[in-house]
Amino acid sequence: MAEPILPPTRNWHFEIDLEGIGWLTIDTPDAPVNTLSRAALEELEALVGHFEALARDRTLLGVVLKSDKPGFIAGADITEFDAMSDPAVLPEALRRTHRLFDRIEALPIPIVATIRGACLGGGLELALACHYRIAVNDEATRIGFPEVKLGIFPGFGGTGRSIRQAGPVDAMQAMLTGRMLKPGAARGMGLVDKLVRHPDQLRWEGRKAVLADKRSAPAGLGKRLMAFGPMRSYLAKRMRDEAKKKTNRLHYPAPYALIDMFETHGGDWKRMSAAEPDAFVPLMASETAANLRRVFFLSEGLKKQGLRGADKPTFQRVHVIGAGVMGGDIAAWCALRGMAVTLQDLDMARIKPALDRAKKLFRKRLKKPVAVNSAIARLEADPQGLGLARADVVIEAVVENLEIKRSIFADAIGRAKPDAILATNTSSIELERIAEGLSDPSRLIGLHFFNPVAQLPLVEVIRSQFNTDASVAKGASFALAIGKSPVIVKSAPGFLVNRVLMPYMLGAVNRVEQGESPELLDAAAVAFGMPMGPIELMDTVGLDVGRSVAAELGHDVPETSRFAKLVAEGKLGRKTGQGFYRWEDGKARKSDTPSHPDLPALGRELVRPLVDETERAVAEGIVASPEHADIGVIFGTGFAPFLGGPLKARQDNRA
Ligand code: 3H9
Repeated sequence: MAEPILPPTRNWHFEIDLEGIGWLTIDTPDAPVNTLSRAALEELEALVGHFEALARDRTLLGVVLKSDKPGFIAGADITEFDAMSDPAVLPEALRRTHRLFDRIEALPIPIVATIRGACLGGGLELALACHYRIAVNDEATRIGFPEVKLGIFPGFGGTGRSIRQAGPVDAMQAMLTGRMLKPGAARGMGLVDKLVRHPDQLRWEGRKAVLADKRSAPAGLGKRLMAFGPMRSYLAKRMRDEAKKKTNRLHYPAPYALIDMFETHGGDWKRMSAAEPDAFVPLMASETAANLRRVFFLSEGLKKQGLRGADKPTFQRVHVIGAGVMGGDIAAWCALRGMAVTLQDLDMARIKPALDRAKKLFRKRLKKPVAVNSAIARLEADPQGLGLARADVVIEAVVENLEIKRSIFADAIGRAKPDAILATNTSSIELERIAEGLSDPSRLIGLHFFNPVAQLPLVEVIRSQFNTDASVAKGASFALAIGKSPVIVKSAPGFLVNRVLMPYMLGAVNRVEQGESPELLDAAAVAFGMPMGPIELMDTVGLDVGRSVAAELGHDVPETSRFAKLVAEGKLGRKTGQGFYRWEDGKARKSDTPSHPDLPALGRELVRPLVDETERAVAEGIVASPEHADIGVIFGTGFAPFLGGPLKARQDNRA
């Protein structure tokens, strides 16, 4: 029998059992995940004071830190970050948490963190201040430092403590990528000490760890070597070179600031942690961090478009019609994400290449042979279309031909389950035109995926005038179920993403027609913050595809233009080895970029048509809100997340 020794606070509950083991439960009220809000940290301070006293008079043998929610702790409370960013308040707030975590670590009794679900950011930093960490080895448990994605780095002492436990190479890698680690990987690195199979075992193992006074060992000398002397400078240089390949210091300063801090202080974990607040404050107060927080909340908001609670549908079987690049890759993605998928095309010869590509994807993403084999088993070639009748979702991705699509859905609507989603991946035919011939046109929605499917997080859920809120919400639920971010878009030419991309790409193509250098234009767009320049993007998409989308959207491409000539000559870009650039091994061969006095300003000029078009799309009610437009364009085009989206950038006078 456990007795509550201290009255519960808003966020914590503490009791001591008859063996003298303290059970400290975090339960952030009214929230689906636990966070370390300022209040939660203050309450924890008071509790730690009690632990110190109880440890002194030996009433308390040790403490097991646990969560009764599905997740452990998702980090500091991001909703408080705007208010916390005040440089007059933040340094002391950080130092106070440092002192608190140091006191936890200095307790003479063992404090054991028992981890299930998300253990992220500040949650991991708290776990690292405990003496021993036990985690459930399941799919739900994820451990990591996602701070860089918010434009900051760990600020509660986690930079030093992770280096102490995992050594500098692994710890810095985890902090610089923000990757969520599986429990096995976290254990391998030394961030976790023990794994259990099931959440029910945490209590028993936590108790055992306290009774055995378990203490985690820091990383061994071999792992720590890279933190010393010239090795550290070498490692810092390597990490900086790596970072430069992915990000620009001006746009995303956090990784660089972390590397600088490591280079100066990384030989001594305590100094590294102590240096955090000074480097952290300017990052947290930056426009980049504020915009990345916005992107986080907008992306979270997209989850609300799906059906929730009791209405939340489950999806198990997907039937994809059309095994071309899009259909094949959609099928592969669904199988990767655990769905049983049947892939239909006219014959096996057409399906086989898609299955081969799928295997490559599974091997790359899943690695473990058992997981790869079960994904392969989940994806079935189905030339007869037998899977359609059993599917929860039917996705058509055949050639852009109205009659073919109509006949596919006329057949599907008679054979599919009455509650199955019927969706087309069309990017150019109005949804209403495909739907209008059907016995129930309200059943057809659009699910518009982007190429490459495995890399782009967005799915446009297309709504026709016949659809109900429930049918599009169900489509959004499906997108969420396969790990994609849905944006609901009204059926209109180009939907959202192609519509805003086209004037941007064509604007740049026009400048090339007038003699400007593709290399310069591309470099300018990247300097502005785009992931790829518009000419390289056109080559990547394919000039034939670009031209036909341009025509659908009413953009004129004169026959005499270089663009039209390249298409006529079959120089279609990356896929043919020649477009505006020559392509070798999947890379554009570029000449030296001509000099330009202000590349970002030129980039801004190039991006202007994209921003204008996004404004028009919002004005026409293509998406539900400007916020949905911002996040849709970021996820669909890679538009500079540090600017918070095209409309936010314009509002801030940055685009
Ligand atoms: C940090 O810790 C920095 C420190 O080092 C130093 C600080 C000074 N705060 O996504 P879900 C909300 S930085 C506030 O549906 P899931 C989320 O917005 C922090 N709110 O659940 C949503 O709200 P709503 C580092 C948060 O199961 C709700 O919780 N941590 C936070 O699909 C449910 O979320 C991160 O960056 C938070 N920390 O995924 C983790 N986390 O219902 C960010 C979540 O009103 N979080 N919410 O829309 C995640 O990645 C996912 O939410 C998580 C759960 C994987 C945890």
